[in-house]
Amino acid sequence: MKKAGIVLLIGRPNVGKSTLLNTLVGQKVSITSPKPQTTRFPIRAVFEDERGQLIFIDTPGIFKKAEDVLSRAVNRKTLATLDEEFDVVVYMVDPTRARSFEEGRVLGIVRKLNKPVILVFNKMDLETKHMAEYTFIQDEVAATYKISALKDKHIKPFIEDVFSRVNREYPLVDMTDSVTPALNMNSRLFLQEIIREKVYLFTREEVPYKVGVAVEEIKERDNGSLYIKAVIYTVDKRYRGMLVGRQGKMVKEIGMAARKELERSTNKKVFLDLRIEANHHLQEMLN
Ligand SMILES: Nc1nc2c(ncn2[C@@H]2O[C@H](COP(=O)(O)OP(=O)(O)OP(=O)(O)O)[C@@H](O)[C@H]2O)c(=O)[nH]1
Ligand SMILES: [Mg+2]
Repeated sequence: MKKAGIVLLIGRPNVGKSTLLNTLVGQKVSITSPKPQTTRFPIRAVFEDERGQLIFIDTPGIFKKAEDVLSRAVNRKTLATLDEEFDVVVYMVDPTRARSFEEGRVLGIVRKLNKPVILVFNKMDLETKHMAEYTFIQDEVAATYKISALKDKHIKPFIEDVFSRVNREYPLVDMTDSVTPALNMNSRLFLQEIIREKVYLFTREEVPYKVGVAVEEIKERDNGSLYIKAVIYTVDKRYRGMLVGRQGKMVKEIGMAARKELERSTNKKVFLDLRIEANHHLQEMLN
């Protein structure tokens, strides 16, 4: 008989939580980047096969010290998720990077969750020089798996284990009419996230953390193409300048990469009307 369950994905920033979610559900539902704190709110998506249904909650990585408004808000959202319902915890670790106080903070949180914990060592396709620093965690958890979320390697036994630990009635959500496995993401939000991902990919230092994206208009034209009007907000003029770039080069690059991806995912020709605006009140409302 089919069954279902809710799985919490938790770990430091940049360990590959969102990459795993995308690999599992077979399409991009959560943006990823080499920079920490890419995910800014928990993203829920459904994995479904003949065994049943698993709702995965991809949380933003927990920062050691959340000093700025954005990091504080993001950490708060992750911590609030811990009060919600879930059956299994997937604690993801990146053994290519040294353990730090930040890991200690995540481990402290994981220890208090009264649910079975599956430890997942990710990025096993790379040289995992710091593995020895993390192996002690194996003694505290229900099971350990070594995977590559990016290369889709060794994920089967891990998922089998997750299914063995859940027991909710199937289905948890009716997905028959859903076009996407994502549960808390509409098309506007998805467009905003894709644009924000490109900001993370192309800009440097603190710029990504000073940016929010708003899609103001989505229009399907008669010829089947898609017109999207969006604005990248940033906290002040200095960042605005960096986002525009020399002779508008940066915004052009961000726009082009976003447009290409949107064309691929919608199978439509996309016109992306993108502008940059400085807004002093932004820090409080970054998405
Ligand atoms: N080589 C390799 N890279 C990976 C793997 N998984 C993720 N990455 C890369 O690691 C970086 C971070 O991945 P994300 O999925 O954004 O990490 P995250 O844990 O969601 O990060 P936050 O949202 O910031 O908490 C990206 O550049 C990914 O491509 C993997 O298995 N192998
Ligand atoms: Mg993420």
